[in-house]
Amino acid sequence: MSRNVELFARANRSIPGGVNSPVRAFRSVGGTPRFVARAQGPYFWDAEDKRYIDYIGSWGPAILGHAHPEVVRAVQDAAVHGLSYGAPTEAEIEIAEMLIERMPSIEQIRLVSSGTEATMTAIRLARGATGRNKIIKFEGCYHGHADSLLVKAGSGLLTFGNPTSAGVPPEFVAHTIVLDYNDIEGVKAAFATHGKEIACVIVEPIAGNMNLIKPITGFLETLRSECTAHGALLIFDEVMTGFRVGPQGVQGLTGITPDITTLAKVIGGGMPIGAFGGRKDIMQNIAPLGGVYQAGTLSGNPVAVAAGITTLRLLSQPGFYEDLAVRTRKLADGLVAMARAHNIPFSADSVGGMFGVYFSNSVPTTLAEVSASNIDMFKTFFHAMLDEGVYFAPSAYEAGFVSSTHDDNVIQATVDAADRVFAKLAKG
Ligand code: KE4
Repeated sequence: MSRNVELFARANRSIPGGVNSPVRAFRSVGGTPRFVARAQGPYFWDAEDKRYIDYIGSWGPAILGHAHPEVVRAVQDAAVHGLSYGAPTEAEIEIAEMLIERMPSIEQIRLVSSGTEATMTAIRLARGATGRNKIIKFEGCYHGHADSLLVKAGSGLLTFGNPTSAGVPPEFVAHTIVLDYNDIEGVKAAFATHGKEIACVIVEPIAGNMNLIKPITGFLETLRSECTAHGALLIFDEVMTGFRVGPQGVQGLTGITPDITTLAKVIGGGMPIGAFGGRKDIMQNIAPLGGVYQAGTLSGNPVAVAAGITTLRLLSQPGFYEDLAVRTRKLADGLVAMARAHNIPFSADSVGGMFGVYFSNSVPTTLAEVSASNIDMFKTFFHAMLDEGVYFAPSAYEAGFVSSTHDDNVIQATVDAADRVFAKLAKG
């Protein structure tokens, strides 16, 4: 029996599904998850010491590659002075100032320990600040596992075909309006009907949890104008896109300014961290200043903050994002070229350091189009690439991530592997 199989059987005895987050379980693609033993740069080695080129990168945080020496050193230097204090530190001010400097829509920011905490609190803040209850989210977008957001959500829920979670009382989601991503008319109609009851719209400004789906022209602009017209708050959930698609997230790419932004993943460099921030007048509603309560034992954890500060500093190097976008686009274009050479219906897209692959002839702009792609062929592709030592997301509904350590040789090795895999797929 392989070591991964052995570990998975053992894990299933003590952990539900053998994993601490569902999408890791390979349930939608089948087979046995690879248990990571160590990682370095663009690679990880599994429990059988097999090396993989990693395009998950911890679902976004590993933008500098795994175990970047300066980030590891920052963690070590912080840890020797204590792991957590439950009291304020200067480093928390430093990372707050760095994030405010980099995200123009953020005037004040509060750190938490995950993306879920960030979005959960952003919703509560919007409701508290407006005195309204209804929220708008979009089918296929995933904002973490807070109750009122687990409705027609993306990521693992979509992957396993249960987009609305069990255990959430109908009353908890009675105020959640779910619309179709990129449905401009649907947004206008919802505001026409519920305008004054809507506390906020929460959106992945570039979606990454129903695979990579970009906003069509006018979609984000409509969210902004409708929120402004009706006194609702616009929340950009940039947990995945923040410092991933560019130095200022999607708001930097589009010039569209949300009222609240949520962040996580990259800003912690792989350590547990999240954040929500926005206009100062909105943030004044947060305890201890205002009536919207939020707290966290490990919020602003000194070791996580040290990793985040070093990561953000390294991301500020001139040309970092331009180079990352070129590498990622080279991967996407290379995969398409290989698929075309073997007449496989396939497309790919990228924004900054994130990408999507689709077994359809054109790049989808809606969840329905992703669902209509050849999911079965994706599963075959996933496992064949895994056999080639290339690790893509184990779901047709997830985006992929490139780091600054995925150099030309790594990208070319991936494209060459895809050539061999597409040739096999073409033979049927
Ligand atoms: P966390 O609570 O997992 O830190 O963040 C939740 C979250 C919020 N918003 C967006 C846009 C996100 O993408 C996420 C989490 N992303 C998934 C990847 N699809 C995390 C992977 C997992 O659930 O294991």
